[in-house]
Amino acid sequence: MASLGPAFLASFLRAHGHEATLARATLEMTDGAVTRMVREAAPDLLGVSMTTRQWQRARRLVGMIREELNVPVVAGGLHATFSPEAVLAAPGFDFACLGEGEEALLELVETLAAGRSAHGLANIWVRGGFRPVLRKPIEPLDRLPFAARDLLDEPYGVAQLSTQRGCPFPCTYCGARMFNELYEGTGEYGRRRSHQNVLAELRELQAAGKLSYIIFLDDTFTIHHPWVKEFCRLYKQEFQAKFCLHARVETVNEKMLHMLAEAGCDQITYGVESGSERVRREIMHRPVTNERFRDVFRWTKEAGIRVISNYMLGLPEETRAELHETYALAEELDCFDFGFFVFYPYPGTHLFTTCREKGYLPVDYLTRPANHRKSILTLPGLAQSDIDEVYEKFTALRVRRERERGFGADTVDHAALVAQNG
Ligand code: B12
Ligand code: SF4
Repeated sequence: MASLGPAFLASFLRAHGHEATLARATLEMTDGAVTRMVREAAPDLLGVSMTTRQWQRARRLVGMIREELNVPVVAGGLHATFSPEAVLAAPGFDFACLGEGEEALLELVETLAAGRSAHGLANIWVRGGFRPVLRKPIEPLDRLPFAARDLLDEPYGVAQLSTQRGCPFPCTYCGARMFNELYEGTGEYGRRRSHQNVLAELRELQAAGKLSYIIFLDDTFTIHHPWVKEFCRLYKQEFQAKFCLHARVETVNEKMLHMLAEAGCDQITYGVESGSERVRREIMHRPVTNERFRDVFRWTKEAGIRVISNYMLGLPEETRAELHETYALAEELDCFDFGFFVFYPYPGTHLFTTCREKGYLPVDYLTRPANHRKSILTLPGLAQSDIDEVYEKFTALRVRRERERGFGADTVDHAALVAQNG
């Protein structure tokens, strides 16, 4: 999948006369190969983009790289934004960038190139310094150059696009929405590109023969109905490529789903997260009924759009019976495909704070892998075996459904499989 953050940063730096490239540390690469790749690129500044899940590897790799190369290192992305103290405490990291990176990174590059101190730059926390102030969110987003596509891994003309930043919903488990809280008092974080700006990027891709399918990576594509309506109208006049997106069931209706289908939308991913209305309402702050999922999934299928859904298992204060309700709802909803993840409390989120305050989170959590298979928490009402039991039922259901659909090498829809991994 694409690393859009670094691709946005690179195009911004290039637009201001600097050179930037992306070294992708893929899972198959050994530490030695990554170090070699960085050495060969011979950077003046090394930027590391990371989510919490990537933190442990990033920390190890940066430590190794710094033993060989005397290059300043700046970390950015979700983990650096919400765990900056831990990042700066690790050997090899000189700076942590909090929040949006384009303007901050440019200023850092130019400050270092001029041999000046980076203390006092907005968004940039210097090792040993004080927490920085944040600059205002970039407005309008159209001001940003298009992401540097040459750095993205997009085979088969499957383009990954971001049309907005920020999500207004208050989900307690979500890292994305925490940007809104981070920027509170600084400026409105929720912004969207204009239709013309998005269409211009698509035109470029189409002209280069690189547009066979679009994955919209926006957190919730369907937030603003008038924007979506106009987008559908304009898109279908010019483009044939099908596309997929993420939505929340509260943000769509039958009419919109038909409009999206007509424009070319062939797949929507919805977060169901739990089968228990109590868990959604009280723990996740998502007061939506199971009936709404039934209705929206039916409308989506009737419009000719595939439905993908996601579920979470093992939330704090969830009971064993509620875990089973989640499985039962997943079985009933019968989607084209679904993902299921053991809950992990991401730093910065409300549920992270709950888990820490209630003693569910081990103190050394940052030295343990952040995965979605085994719970990192010690929960009073739920044992790991309870979670395992339901996880295994989910696994069996998925295998059964794939067999029923006759998934085989010649029937696999590659784009759908790629998209579902989000
Ligand atoms: C697209 C996406 C994916 C894609 C690609 C991920 C990727 N590497 O980009 C795929 C599908 C692979 C994916 C997978 C997963 N994802 Co995801 N994903 C997203 C999503 C929806 C958009 C990311 C994006 O492109 N944003 C647009 C760009 C422009 O923003 P950005 O990346 O934040 O970058 C900006 C700044 O952070 C900063 N910045 C970033 N890097 C750097 C580096 C430097 C040096 C500097 C200075 C600045 C800087 O500047 C950038 C430009 O302003 C986000 C939600 C979100 N809104 O962020 C979740 C999100 C990042 N994903 C998340 C999760 C949990 C996952 C999964 C674990 C899901 C799962 N259960 O399997 C996996 C594992 C991913 C992994 N390897 O760590 C969480 C991460 C929470 C956390 N603290 O780590 C998020 C926030 C979703 C959420 N609701 O909580 N994901
Ligand atoms: S709707 Fe999705 S992206 Fe928005 S806050 Fe909730 S989980 Fe996060």
